[in-house]
Amino acid sequence: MITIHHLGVSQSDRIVWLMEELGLPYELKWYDRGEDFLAPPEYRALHPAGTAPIITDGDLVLAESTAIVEYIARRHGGGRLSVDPGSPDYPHYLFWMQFNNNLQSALFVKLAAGPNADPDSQIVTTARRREDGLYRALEARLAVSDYLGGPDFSCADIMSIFNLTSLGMLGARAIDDSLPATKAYVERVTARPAYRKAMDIAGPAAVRPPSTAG
Ligand SMILES: N[C@@H](CCC(=O)N[C@@H](CS)C(=O)NCC(=O)O)C(=O)O
Repeated sequence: MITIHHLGVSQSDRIVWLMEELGLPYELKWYDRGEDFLAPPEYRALHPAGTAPIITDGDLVLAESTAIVEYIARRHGGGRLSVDPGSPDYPHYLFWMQFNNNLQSALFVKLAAGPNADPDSQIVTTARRREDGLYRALEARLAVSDYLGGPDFSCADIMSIFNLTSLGMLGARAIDDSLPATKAYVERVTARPAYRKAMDIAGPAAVRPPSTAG
């Protein structure tokens, strides 16, 4: 059985969501962040990357949610929620599977530059252009497609929602009326029963049950 090593208030909640969507069994181990808000030593000991999510599946220890989500969908989900290479939507699926990391890279550059950075500096300009471009791409995609990976809900949506909901706490752009297709998409996807259940179990407001300590 897959064990999800969940770091409290983190994007590892998307793996719980994936398992609930697929109806697969899993064990949840919960780790609290340290006082520095980073992963604690016992979490970092699981995998050299030390970032959440991490799963274990038998002897396999896997980090990086893009890899984990595709691995579970293909190896354990019979390909459900993935998009087949023969589909016309496959290139879109691949692109949107990377949205999470691409947007977070731009956001972290902005955070590192700090609030007093020269807005015309090369690094701030680079981050702003990338971030603006990604939101424009998102809005354009959702104006023509109900879901990022095509007409059906897929892992690309599971990969992307954290950026449009929880990442706001780190200063990500609010999804408001300036992004109407994206706003409607977030409302549609976050209404899914599996999403609601997963957020109750492991979302930002969830409380660790004592039995899940990692
Ligand atoms: N690209 C990685 C990003 C993982 C990531 O940055 N996770 C954060 C939590 S949202 C983390 O591990 N933070 C704690 C730390 O860096 O110590 C993925 O999607 O798995």
